Amino acid sequence: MSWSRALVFSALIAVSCSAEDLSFPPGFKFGAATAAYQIEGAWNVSDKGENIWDRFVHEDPTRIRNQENGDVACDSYNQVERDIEIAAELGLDYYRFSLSWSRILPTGFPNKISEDGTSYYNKLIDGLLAKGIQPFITLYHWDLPQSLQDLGGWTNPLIADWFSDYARVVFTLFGDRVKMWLTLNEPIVICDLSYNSARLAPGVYSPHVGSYICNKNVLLAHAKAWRIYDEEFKPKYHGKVSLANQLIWFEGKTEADAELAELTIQNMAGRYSHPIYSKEGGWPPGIEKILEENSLKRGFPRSMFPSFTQEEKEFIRGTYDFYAMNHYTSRYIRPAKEGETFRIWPLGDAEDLNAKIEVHPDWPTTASMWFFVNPEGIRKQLVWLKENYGDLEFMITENGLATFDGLDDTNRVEYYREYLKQVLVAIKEYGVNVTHYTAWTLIDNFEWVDGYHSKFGLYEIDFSDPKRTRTPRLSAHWYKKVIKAHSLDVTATKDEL
Ligand code: GBH
Repeated sequence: MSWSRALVFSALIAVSCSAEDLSFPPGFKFGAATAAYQIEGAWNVSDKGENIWDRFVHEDPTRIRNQENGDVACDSYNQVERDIEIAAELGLDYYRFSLSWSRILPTGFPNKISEDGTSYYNKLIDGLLAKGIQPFITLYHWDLPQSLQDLGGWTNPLIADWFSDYARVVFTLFGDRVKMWLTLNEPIVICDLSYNSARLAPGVYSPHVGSYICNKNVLLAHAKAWRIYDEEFKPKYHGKVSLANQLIWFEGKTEADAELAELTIQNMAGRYSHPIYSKEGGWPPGIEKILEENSLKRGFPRSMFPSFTQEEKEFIRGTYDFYAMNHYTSRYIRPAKEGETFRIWPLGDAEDLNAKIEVHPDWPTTASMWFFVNPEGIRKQLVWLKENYGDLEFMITENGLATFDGLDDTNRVEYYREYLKQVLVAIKEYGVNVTHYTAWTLIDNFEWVDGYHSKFGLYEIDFSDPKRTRTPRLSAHWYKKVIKAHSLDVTATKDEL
């Protein structure tokens, strides 16, 4: 080889080596997710019991943008075949959906199991399996039976028994066919956001009291359900169980705020992860003391943040088969200035840390007020989790963009591509064992207090059409190709619409 040819040759090698490898590891799985209240509708069919979202939207319709509600939603109760078909069109490896507790147990308790509810979920599970799609079930995505709310809901310590009784029923009914489980979706929303703001069901305002009590109870409920599966079902069914935490990535506004950022992550991710995933168990270091001091400052005679007994600590520690993360967005944090007031999370602040939350002016805004785009956040969060809790199996159980109407959602394709690229960097450069990626969401749906205003769907739904017709967006075409190619090295064009 001539000298000049050798030069050209080595330059070519350099180019091909530095070209990004956009393929996913063998065995990596792709899915999409939904939640019962957001899609099913049929809120009062058959013997279904009322749940806290039914009550919340009916009791005072102005709580929801445009006074919308989930009475019909996507009508998925009646359109289960179409939903399965969509999952198959996309070529999903799995479909993550949640069960409506009060559809299965109309009283909230296992004294009565609904045949109608059972057969609805059997249809969905069997239909998915027939197409080679694994069902991935969330037991609880925020729709508590109203009967249990009337008894105090997540602030009553008996909820650990109520929830685990429900879990046992579900594992018994569906465990022969379902191998992937999440107990709770985003306990930080169930506890912190709900009780500190009353903006979500059950609409109970109990800041820094209800939220703290709930925090401990959700962990005990999760642990109890996990142990029931582990002891009674895992030996014959060999499935995996965890819970899905919502993690916002935090960084200090200036370098001096790095320690505060770490404390913020411990106070948010950590309060719902450390007791389960850390080697030592219990609350994250430093948090109990801060929250006790805050309780005293607020005039309480003792800490309103409950401690764990040694036995409880051991009971909760290690109750996982993988780490499940929902991730959308990032924030900056800085110490509050003298006299500054605090807003409520997530648009708000970290009042317990006397800190203010901000966003970077360069992060693009979205159709949701709380949502700013920062793809690197997902990578940094994954690396943080591995550093803190060890070399676990990680699953991304939600990620996706809020947009407004329209089939041409080029910005959603961009969002998915950039966030997935960062997931690949976490895997390939930082050795994080991420095995599953779940797009939120399969079809446009009821976006809680935002009603039907902001859209997250790979498929668009026409909510003015009684048939709730589902149409693939550009992002659906793109995601389908990613799944097929097992790589981000694909393009989808508007001609496909
Ligand atoms: C997830 O929550 C949920 O699991 C899913 O059901 C939801 O559809 C999806 O993300 C998209 O939002 O109006 O200021 O009170 C993500 C966390 C919790 C962020 C609720 C927005 C309401 C903010 N979300 N929160 S606010």
